[in-house]
Amino acid sequence: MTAINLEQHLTDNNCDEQLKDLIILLSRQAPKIKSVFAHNQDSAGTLNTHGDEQAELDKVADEIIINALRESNHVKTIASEEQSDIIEIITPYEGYGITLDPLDGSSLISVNLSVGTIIGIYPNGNILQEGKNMVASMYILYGPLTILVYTIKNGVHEFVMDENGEFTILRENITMPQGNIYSSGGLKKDHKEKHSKFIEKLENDGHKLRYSGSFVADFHQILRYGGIFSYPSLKNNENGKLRLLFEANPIGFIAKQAGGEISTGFKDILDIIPKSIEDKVPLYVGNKNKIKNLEEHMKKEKIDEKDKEIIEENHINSTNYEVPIYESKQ
Ligand code: AHM
Ligand code: MG
Repeated sequence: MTAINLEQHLTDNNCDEQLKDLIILLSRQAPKIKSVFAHNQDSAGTLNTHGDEQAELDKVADEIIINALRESNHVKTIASEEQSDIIEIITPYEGYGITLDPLDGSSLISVNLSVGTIIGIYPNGNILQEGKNMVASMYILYGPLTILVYTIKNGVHEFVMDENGEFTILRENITMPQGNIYSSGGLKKDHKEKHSKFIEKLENDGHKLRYSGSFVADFHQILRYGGIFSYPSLKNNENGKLRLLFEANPIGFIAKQAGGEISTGFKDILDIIPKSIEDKVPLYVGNKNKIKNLEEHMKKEKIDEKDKEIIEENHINSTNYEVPIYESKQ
């Protein structure tokens, strides 16, 4: 029996035709990106708008995907981590809004560790809305295998790329187990006390550290083995490092479809209304119970006034946020 391919899977899951075309189009960029890895190993010598050093491959992957999306009739707006502005496309249709991290974890290209493409798909060409409104999200992970993980709110499914660039099913309806892996980004000296204490609890509970420096690869491990990934608020960087639109939302959408959760430590990240494409957010993603424990821990721990202001500021636009009641320690 031949393995089911991506197109068939989308059809079997009653995917809207335009969305199906778009996901197939995006999947077809994966072999093109993979094929240029060997010849684009250097730094591009430029910085993106977030101040990150760009790799040659960041730029090449960005160009490949944006060019493909421009040819699609189904896309109205594109925001890419490698572009300073939202790209508007004239289309006769309503068109989707796309967020794109063309090559997440690109500092690992030159050491041959796994990196990936992260994509969020929004309705009505509007990417500046809550992540929970997405119609689909997906990532492509370039490792020993090239795999594609997607959801159209129909559970989470994983496909593997063959030698012809075709994706066939590897795992269907993935659910995130409890697990015992943890990842904690940022320098330890910059971690705030509440975060450090949470990590200490995880370690004392028998959790094992696994952190590569590629969010998409680190998350994929959490998706399959369970546990919790974090890139927290830092003493010198209140909103951490990861970007709401390009990294947090698409991964969070997949995590939730797999039965996991994503949180700032205080609330669901997918409830945040973005203010700009550059927004960053403190991020915890993983097993539902662990995220619940984390949020309880954050509420219980003493919090200083500065933190409280930041938390309230972060949620000023949120629809259903309740300011937590902080217990003071004697
Ligand atoms: P990038 O999209 O420019 O590659 O940056 C994001 C990456 C994430 O993949 C990863 O979780 C994080 O940066 C690693 O940062 P650090 O080097 O501070 O550990
Ligand atoms: Mg990234």
